[in-house]
Amino acid sequence: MKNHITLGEYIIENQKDFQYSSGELSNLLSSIKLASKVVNHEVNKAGLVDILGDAGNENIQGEDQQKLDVYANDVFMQTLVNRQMVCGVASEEEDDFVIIGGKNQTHDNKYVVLMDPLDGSSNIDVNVSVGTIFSIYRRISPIGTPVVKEDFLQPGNMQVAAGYVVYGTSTMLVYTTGHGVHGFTLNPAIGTFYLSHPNMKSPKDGKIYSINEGYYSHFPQGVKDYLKYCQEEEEGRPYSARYIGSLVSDFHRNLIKGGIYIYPTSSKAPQGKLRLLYECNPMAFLAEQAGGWASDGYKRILEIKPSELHQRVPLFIGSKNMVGKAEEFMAQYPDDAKY
Ligand code: P6P
Repeated sequence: MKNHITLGEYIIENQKDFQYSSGELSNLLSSIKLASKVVNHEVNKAGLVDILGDAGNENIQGEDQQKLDVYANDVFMQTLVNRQMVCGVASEEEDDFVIIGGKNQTHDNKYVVLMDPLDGSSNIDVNVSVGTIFSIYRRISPIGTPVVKEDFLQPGNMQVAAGYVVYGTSTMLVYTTGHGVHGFTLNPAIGTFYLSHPNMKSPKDGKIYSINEGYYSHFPQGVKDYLKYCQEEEEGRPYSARYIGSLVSDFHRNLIKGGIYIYPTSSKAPQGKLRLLYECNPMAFLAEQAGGWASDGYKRILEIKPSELHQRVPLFIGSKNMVGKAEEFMAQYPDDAKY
């Protein structure tokens, strides 16, 4: 595409923004770019080859692993290992974190990656868009030693980069290194990502709310009160309900148009459903970098100190004023802050 910078060129051009990076973070982001192209190729032909349906086993979440889940996990894992950039990886599809010793098992790589390799996988068989979510930290344990759990249990405000790939009507990679949010669209004809959405900004307000209202009767009262507010005939309301069932897709639409996505606690999901480390934290980093907000209804997502690799938290994320209004309703029920 004429005069559009490619993702590779953009990463190199902005390498100076990466604190203490001597090119490793650039190389790491490029490996994620490569893996996303490989996964995109399979997602786009999923209906044509026997890669749909259940892989026949469950992941630690007790969810049936779809073949594309497993495939995407393997592709990202392999690419990260090959590029010798990371000392460890945690994934929704792996029970525990994976130690990556690197060349001659010297454990001298600086970064850890946490990822949901294929979010929204329940949509795979019905041709609805899915996504990959990734989060990158510098290790805190000594270089030259095997990575340890504490390297993965850092609060979200310590992320050095985060992003997602949305495999939709077009495939986009959206990421931040703490210097704004930038979106790149894949030109499938030549397999190159081009900068299509520089410096993405979340509208402060919006008219879209995304939540699975099927669980309404199980929601905390603050969520029920907020939904009633969204549905009232007043001041530019009622809002529109839009829920794809794929966090990456709902988040991406709301980032562009304005809106709020909520996955609260419920009797079905007492801690909420979304995982703090590789879903909520990366999306919260992106939301804040775009001028939006993300909380658990009470406290900022990026300040939650993780305790477990696969821990879940409630998520209220999107346009800053919409999340703020939802938090006003939640604040009337302080007991619900504990989950
Ligand atoms: P429910 C997909 O499994 C996911 O993690 C998110 O991408 C999505 O928003 C949510 O769960 C859908 O969950 O309970 O509404 O089907």
